[in-house]
Amino acid sequence: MDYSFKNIKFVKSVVDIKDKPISLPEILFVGKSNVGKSSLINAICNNKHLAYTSSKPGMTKMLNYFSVDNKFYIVDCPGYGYSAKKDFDYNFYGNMLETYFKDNNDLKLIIFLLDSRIIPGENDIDFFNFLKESKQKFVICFTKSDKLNQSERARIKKNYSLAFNEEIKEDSYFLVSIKNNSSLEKLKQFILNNLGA
Ligand SMILES: Nc1nc2c(ncn2[C@@H]2O[C@H](COP(=O)(O)OP(=O)(O)OP(=O)(O)O)[C@@H](O)[C@H]2O)c(=O)[nH]1
Ligand SMILES: [Mg+2]
Repeated sequence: MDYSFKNIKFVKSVVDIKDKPISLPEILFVGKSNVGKSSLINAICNNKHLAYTSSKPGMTKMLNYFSVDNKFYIVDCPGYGYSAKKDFDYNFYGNMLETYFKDNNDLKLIIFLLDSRIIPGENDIDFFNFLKESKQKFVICFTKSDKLNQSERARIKKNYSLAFNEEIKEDSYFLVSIKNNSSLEKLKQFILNNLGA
């Protein structure tokens, strides 16, 4: 395929799906606050200044659309599970994302991020169930793999099955770090392969 991930532009921030930019395939990045959504987007786009990141949770506050090679959008999303903004969580995930999922034929793939060092929590489980019910295609992306020690690395799949009550299928997840290029390349390729579905 003829996409290069080279020509990447911020297009628009929206809170209401009715205001989204012209129709192109969309790849949505979701997950808990601080899991690394915006950083991962910057890393695969090779531009540290594209999406705002922060060491504190709650940085991203709207759906931010980035166009890639004028062919598709990467959409950065606010995180859930940041306790200081419970009302925000409720409104956003209860209303906005639901509408976004339901009425959005352009959504091709959801990248669902989980911190590779941590057992997924209640919010992750809720969101996982929401994703499954939505029938949208999603893939798990375990983040911050550079921070793993050996025993943490060995526990990733066990943590997953403890939380979600099912074994993780091989080829249904990625383990990534913004510092590991080959992990980023694999994710990029997967995104490109899923634009038409
Ligand atoms: N070591 C390491 N740190 C990472 C990685 N990815 C993200 N981080 C750090 O994690 C913190 C949170 O990153 P963000 O990208 O802002 O997280 P987010 O999921 O967009 O957070 P919200 O917008 O608040 O929902 C920042 O301090 C990043 O530098 C990674 O692969 N390795
Ligand atoms: Mg963010």
